[in-house]
Amino acid sequence: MQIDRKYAIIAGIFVAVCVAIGLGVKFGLPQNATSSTTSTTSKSASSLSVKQFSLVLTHQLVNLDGVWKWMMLANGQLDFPIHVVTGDFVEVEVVNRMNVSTSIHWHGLFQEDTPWMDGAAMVTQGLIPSGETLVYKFSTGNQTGSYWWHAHYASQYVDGIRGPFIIHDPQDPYLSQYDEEIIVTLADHFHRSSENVLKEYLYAYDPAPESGLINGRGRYDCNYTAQGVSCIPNSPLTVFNVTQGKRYRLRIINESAQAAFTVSIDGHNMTVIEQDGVYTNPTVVDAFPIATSQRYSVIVTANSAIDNYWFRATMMDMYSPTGTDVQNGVDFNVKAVWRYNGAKDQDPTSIQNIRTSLNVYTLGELNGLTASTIPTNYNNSIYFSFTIAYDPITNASVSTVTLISGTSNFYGSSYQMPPRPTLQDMLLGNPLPDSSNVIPVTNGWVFMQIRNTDNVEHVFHLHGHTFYVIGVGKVLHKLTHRSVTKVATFPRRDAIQVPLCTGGVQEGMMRQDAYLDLSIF
Ligand SMILES: [Cu+2]
Repeated sequence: MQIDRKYAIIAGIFVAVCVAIGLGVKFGLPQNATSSTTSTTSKSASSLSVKQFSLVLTHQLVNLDGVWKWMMLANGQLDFPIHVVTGDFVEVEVVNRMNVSTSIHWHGLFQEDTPWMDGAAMVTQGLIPSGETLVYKFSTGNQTGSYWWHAHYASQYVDGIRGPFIIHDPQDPYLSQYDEEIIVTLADHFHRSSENVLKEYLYAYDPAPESGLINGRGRYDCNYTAQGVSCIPNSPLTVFNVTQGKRYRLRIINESAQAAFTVSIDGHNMTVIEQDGVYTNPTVVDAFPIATSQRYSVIVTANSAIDNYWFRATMMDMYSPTGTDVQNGVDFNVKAVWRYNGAKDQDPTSIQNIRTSLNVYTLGELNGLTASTIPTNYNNSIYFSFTIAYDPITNASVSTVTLISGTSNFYGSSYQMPPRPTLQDMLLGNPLPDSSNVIPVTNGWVFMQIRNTDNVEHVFHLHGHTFYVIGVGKVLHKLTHRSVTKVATFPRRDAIQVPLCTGGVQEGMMRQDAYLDLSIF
């Protein structure tokens, strides 16, 4: 059967819709469960080749912040890292030794020739049953930068099935500007299972985590633990050991279910050079916000006095909408230690001083499209809005999506997982279930406008593509093509926060690059 590049686009859009619908609006959490010290790695390997990895998934009892939790881990640890080089062909054997089914998604990877390897359960593939193994095979193409892999079935990644996926770039334009690399993962951590967290989200309120993790380490206040629950006080924090004078490329990945963070290091500024696998104009800031599933690379020069400094990932409070504080013991001031070699083995006493913070809507792509080079005519236009609404049938709050696209109109669809993968149904020409929305697009540019009509910020992520962020603002009852941001070059990325408030609007545009014939046997 012949298919073309269109199907990848369609699958991409469909998945984006799923993401907006609740399952994916929740994006999940951590790292190395065995060591409180994170070591640095050398910059890049080389050679074009097939790289093979194995992810053996098991249930494990771990203690990340003082309290024990049954988690789902790969190879016995949180954040098992996958390192490859641009152009590598990748084979990952996923061995499911858990008592539940699963699937694995490679967040940010285009899967240009292999959309069925994207890993979205019941969208691009069926489930990997308990006891079974699936080998994912795909090319990294010409992609570079910081990505992550995670379970894409139910809310499993929140319970631990996740990790960095780094594509090292021998042609990195910033290669001469740093000496070493450090991976930093951020996550919200829940003592209860993600299944219960999801129920709270659907049936009650935005569920607050018990702690935040940096590279899999957090510190829970044991005074808040319930009677009979064991808790180890002063759980060790992650320590970044650095050498004075050295320049570090930090790859920061937000693996949270829902949490957004503001990242800063006391006594240091940072130069942003990458967002979601796309090189950016070098931008010096004291702090930057990072929404769930996003990635940034920053260069930090260890040029302060030999001492200990707080590395901060301050969790944005989206859990106390009425102004009352969350009472579960969570500390929104998530921290790690940035320790110079030669400094004492003790907690920092440094203070935060943020003068400049990153504007994510204007962080342009390095050598990217400008106002005069970005197209203003589109081959396709897609408008949709999403909100959280009460569903009388399931008695739950569901994310609903309204699509207004050409002649197709879907109003208030909430997502039900279909009995067969949507990609399969599409290729076989089967009728699709009501909530499986497929938007046909033609070759060329696609304009999308995404409206957040909910009262909290949501993240929009597109599988298989990056998009240009060309406008952000608030518009009511008006669907127009507009470019509202003033930028040197437009941002390009695969996940973006759509601002809260009724009428928050995110405009994005993506490009379908080439026509491609594929065969399925
Ligand atoms: Cu993704």
